[in-house]
This record gives sequence, structure tokens and C-alpha cells, in this order.
Amino acid sequence: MADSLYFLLLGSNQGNRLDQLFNAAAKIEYQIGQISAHSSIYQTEPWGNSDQPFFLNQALKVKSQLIPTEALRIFQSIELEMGRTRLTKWGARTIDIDILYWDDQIINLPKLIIPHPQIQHRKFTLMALAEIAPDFIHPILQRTNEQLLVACKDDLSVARFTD
Ligand code: PH2
Ligand code: MG
Ligand code: MG
Repeated sequence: MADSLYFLLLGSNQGNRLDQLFNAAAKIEYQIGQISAHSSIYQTEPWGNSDQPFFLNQALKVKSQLIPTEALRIFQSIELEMGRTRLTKWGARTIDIDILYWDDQIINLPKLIIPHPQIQHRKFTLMALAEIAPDFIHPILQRTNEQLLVACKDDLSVARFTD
């Protein structure tokens, strides 16, 4: 079977955020497939629930033969292994691994929606995505990531993170 392409977003706002992004990427490379591109790391203001620390976010492009339900199961096991607890919706977490796109496919399952339904509303996602895939076309909205970024009204802060 040919490789398919995943775009993922990593997020962390609890514990050693930078270490956790690196550890998650290493586990993804080992358990999911080759990481063929990664964005810069961004320090981002919390979206949705502002009463929590700033996040570090990073987008990855990963080649894999796994189907999304298999990949999701692995992402959830990595999140658990890395100490993630799901206490509140949009609350602080050691690591969050979200599937943004899976090729140009559209998936609507109760626990897995692809493309990720919030992409177009979140500058922290679009800045990282547009850095590694500016011309990739959102299969439902039929706009490139770059176009979605330009049109995005989210004004929470997103800044390249330099340690
Ligand atoms: N993730 C959320 C909710 N809010 N805000 C930022 N800046 N970055 C995130 O990764 C994030 C968020 C839910 O997963
Ligand atoms: Mg998320
Ligand atoms: Mg998630």
C-alpha cells in the first residue's frame, strides 16, 4: 500500500513543554512513520479557555501506511504514556497530538473528524501549517492553508519560540 500523508499538530502547556514536543516527535517517528517536515515551534496564547499557561505548538508532516483509526489509537496511547489526563475540555495538557489532515480525505466518525474541524479558526494551527504546507488545499473549504491564515480572524498571540 502506498504511503499516505498526515499533517499533525503537537501541543503542550504543562511540564517541560519543549522536551515533550521532542519526545512526542520521536515516538511518532518510531510508531507512525517518517517525519518528512516539521514547522518551527511556536509559543501560543491559549485558545478557548484562557485560564491556563501558554502552549508550545508545532506542526508535523508524517508519511504512514496506517489508517486514521489506527493512528489515532497510537496517538492516544502516546498521550497517556506521556502523562496526559483529560480533566477539562481545552484544559492544560502535557501533550496533545491532533490529526489536521490525512491526504485529501474526509472522515466523519463520532470520535474522529478529519480535517480537524477547528483549523480555520485557529491562528496557532494555521501559522505552523502554512509554514510547512502553504499550498496544501483544505479538502472541504477548498482554500490553501496560506489563504485560510490570511482570512483567519483569531488575534490571540502566536510567536516563534526561541529558547
Ligand atoms: N489546544 C486546545 C485548546 N486551546 N490553545 C493553544 N494556543 N494551543 C493549543 O494547542 C490548544 C489551545 C485543545 O486541544
Ligand atoms: Mg487539540
Ligand atoms: Mg487532541
